[in-house]
Amino acid sequence: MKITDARVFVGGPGKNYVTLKIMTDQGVYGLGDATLNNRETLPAAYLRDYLIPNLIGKDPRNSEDIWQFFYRGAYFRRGPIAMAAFGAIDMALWDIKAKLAGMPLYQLFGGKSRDGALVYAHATGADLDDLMESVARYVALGYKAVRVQCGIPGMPTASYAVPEQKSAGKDHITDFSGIIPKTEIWDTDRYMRFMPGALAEVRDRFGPELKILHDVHHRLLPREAAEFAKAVEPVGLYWLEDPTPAEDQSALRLIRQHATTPIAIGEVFNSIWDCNALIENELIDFIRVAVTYAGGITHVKRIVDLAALHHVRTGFHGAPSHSPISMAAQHHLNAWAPNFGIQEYLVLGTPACDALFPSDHALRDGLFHVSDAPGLGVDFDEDEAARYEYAPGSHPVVRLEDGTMWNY
Ligand code: GCO
Ligand code: MG
Repeated sequence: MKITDARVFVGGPGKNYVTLKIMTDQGVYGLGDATLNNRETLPAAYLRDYLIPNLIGKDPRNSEDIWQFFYRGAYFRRGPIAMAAFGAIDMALWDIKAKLAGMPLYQLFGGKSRDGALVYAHATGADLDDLMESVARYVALGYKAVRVQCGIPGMPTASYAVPEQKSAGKDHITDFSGIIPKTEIWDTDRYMRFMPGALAEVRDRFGPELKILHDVHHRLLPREAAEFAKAVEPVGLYWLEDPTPAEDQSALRLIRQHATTPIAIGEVFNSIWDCNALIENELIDFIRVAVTYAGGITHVKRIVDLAALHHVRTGFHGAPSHSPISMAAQHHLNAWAPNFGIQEYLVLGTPACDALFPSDHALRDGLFHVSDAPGLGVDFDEDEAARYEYAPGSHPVVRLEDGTMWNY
């Protein structure tokens, strides 16, 4: 069996999804997602210029050897661009393998460990009242877990994932459009004074059952993060995410020494070497890698298995920048993983997105039910894809009030 061709498509409704389609001489094809948010053309170029020419003629069933060929062959290893490109190839090869087997992908990992996988949605508000309405809406929809972000009184601009104006009952998705980034202003003191109390109010209002998550988005210094994690202990958070930038992994030890709040980290990691020390030293509770940015199913499954040895559960990244293809890869891992925790899941289900990526995967009552179709269970409509063009975007940048650059 041989790979005969592979093509890359960039575009989608409101997002520049990077979709890889690998064709074989047996008519079976596989799909992969290489969408690196706001830098989408880079993995697309890596695929087109270097990786696809090396794929043609290879046996698509040898997904491990193909992964090793690209990873070891690159010489300059790791990094989000390369790992997203390898990841897309890897997903497509697993899709082909499972289609050849006539099985949904999770069967190749060891079958299902659960009927439905817990997901969390994003509630957010310009202020606390607005946030409460947003949480109430998700609870009414059946979500059992909600991430909460809130505008901070006195903060000169909205912060990460928070709308400028009251959200008026609508979902808020960060607008990344334009090549010149917007600027957010950040003040740690205001955040530290306000946010623990806001989280406590959400707990009081919604009771003990709701799983409450919060994302600091890398904004605190290690000591501040330890203070914050301790201050929110009575809230009983499901997790506190990215309390500090994770390049300095010793910061996680400081947080652990002071608080029992569960810590989730890893959405910016792209290799097992970014998280093995955190996992082996049991300094985190959830690993947040994404199948897209971390080298596909082959590599992420290794991370999941390592994490299982150390009581670390999965909480894969599921921002709207991931296409339904990599989300499907994660849903199959979630159906299987003995150490599954939760999945971030923003309902992309617009008619335009469903038309581009048809599938039978379904969310019911806050649980995700993976499709039993062979392979990843997602298709890709090339006629629909032809309607979309690449539109560059940027993450906002963050500055302190005096102009100093900070972490988005
Ligand atoms: C999350 C993330 C995202 C990132 C985004 C950057 O937890 O979902 O923090 O919102 O900001 O993926 O591209
Ligand atoms: Mg995050």
